[in-house]
Amino acid sequence: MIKNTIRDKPLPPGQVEIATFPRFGLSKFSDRFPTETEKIAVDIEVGGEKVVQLSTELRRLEQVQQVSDFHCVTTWTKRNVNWSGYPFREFYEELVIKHIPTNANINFVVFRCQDGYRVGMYLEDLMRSDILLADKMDGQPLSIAHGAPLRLVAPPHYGYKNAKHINKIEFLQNAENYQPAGLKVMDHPRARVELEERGRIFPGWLLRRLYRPLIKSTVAKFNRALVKHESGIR
Ligand SMILES: Nc1nc2c(c(=O)[nH]1)N[C@H]1C(S)=C(S)[C@@H](COP(=O)(O)O)O[C@H]1N2
Ligand SMILES: [Mo]
Repeated sequence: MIKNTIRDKPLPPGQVEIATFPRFGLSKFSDRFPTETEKIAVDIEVGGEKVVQLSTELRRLEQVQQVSDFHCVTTWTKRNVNWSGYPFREFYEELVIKHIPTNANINFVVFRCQDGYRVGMYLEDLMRSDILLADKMDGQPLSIAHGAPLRLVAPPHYGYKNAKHINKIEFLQNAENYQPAGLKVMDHPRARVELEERGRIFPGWLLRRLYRPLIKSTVAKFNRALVKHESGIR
């Protein structure tokens, strides 16, 4: 088991630490929940679609335990979250590359999620050792609140790149046809926290002020929906 600990950095610009780690996201996804627990699809442009079994193929990769901070674009930060999972890079090299035709030039990755959420990242940004496909938090299988069965953990990038409930990963030659789940202006192609790349057009300092007042009601909405969902499935 590899251990990564990334800590004791000052908070990035515009972020405020909070004590709890809320279930969060785009409001329209608050009442949509995952049902699939065993498979994800890997879809390669010009290479076709494969299924990856989580319990056999993915869990055979080298496991990483990582403690890292989680930064939502709306300005809340939860420090020292304890994840465990598999480096995205390892997943790519062990389970994906062999299916990519040699003449293809893959450079963009889109994550599609069981709740309908969708977000894209450059392949290059996914190659760092702290970018994980995580299946555990605090040593337990991921909860529905935090992304079961599998989510991306990308600490250098805002929370909205950290796709939960992944059910398909698309490997594309360019981002031309990519549509994020939210408004395109809200989705910076890289969304690096250190550089305050909160969105595409408006500056970070402005988006801070627009987003911050939405935190409380969004947390409440996501929490209500989860309580309702859990009372229904019990
Ligand atoms: N499937 C899915 N993934 C998602 C979202 C979502 O609504 N659906 N929201 C994103 C946003 S904006 C944030 S801040 C984080 C929140 O993760 P958490 O619920 O574990 O706190 O998930 C990200 N990934
Ligand atoms: Mo977020």
